[in-house]
Amino acid sequence: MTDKKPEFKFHPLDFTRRTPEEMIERSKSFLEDLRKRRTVRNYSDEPVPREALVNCIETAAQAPSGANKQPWTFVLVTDPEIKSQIRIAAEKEEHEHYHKRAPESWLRDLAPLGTDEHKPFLETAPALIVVFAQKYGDTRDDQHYYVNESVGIATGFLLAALHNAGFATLTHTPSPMKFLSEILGRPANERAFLLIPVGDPADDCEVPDIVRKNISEVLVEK
Ligand code: IYR
Repeated sequence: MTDKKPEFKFHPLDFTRRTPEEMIERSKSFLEDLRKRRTVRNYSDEPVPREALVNCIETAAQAPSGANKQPWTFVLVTDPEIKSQIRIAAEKEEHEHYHKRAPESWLRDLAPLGTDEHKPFLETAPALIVVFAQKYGDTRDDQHYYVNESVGIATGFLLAALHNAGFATLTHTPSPMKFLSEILGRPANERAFLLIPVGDPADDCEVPDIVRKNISEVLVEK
């Protein structure tokens, strides 16, 4: 124990206790809902309610983070001109990826998914959410901790919130993503973490027949 007093005042936890039956029921229904989340690459261009997107981003921002530094920024892009700039820059990087940078083994793993350097969804999807990770705060003296873990958790919250609200999403990682900082005018302490197109799926949207691992393959109990 140290003698140091914590600086924050502490107050009683606001926590809803659930019965075992409620826990089983709620966990089952959340599982069944999230089972239905699929990565979508083919979007309708119909607009979506901004308020719902903002609620989902606010949900993401409830994530825990190293020393509560909340080292994230979410840029919500709906301006067609900016989406177009992002598409052009992403396709340039992706062309390099598919035709020069990616090793054979990587291309072989991607082939069944049918992805390539063409990214029309960056313009078709009504919204793009670009998640930025802050390496440090407003100045280099304001250190951030466990940035990847924190932003990864917030992004997980975001994807679940978007699915729950009824949006289709894609976790897109054009690499490198430096162009996003330039187009979106982000400061030097931030680097792009993930680009998430959001919207309704196109009416003729199809997804590959992939399956998740069985629970017995991912769970170890001792
Ligand atoms: N970023 C590229 C390549 C790509 C990489 C992985 I790993 C994927 O799971 C899917 C695609 C692209 O978006 O096409």
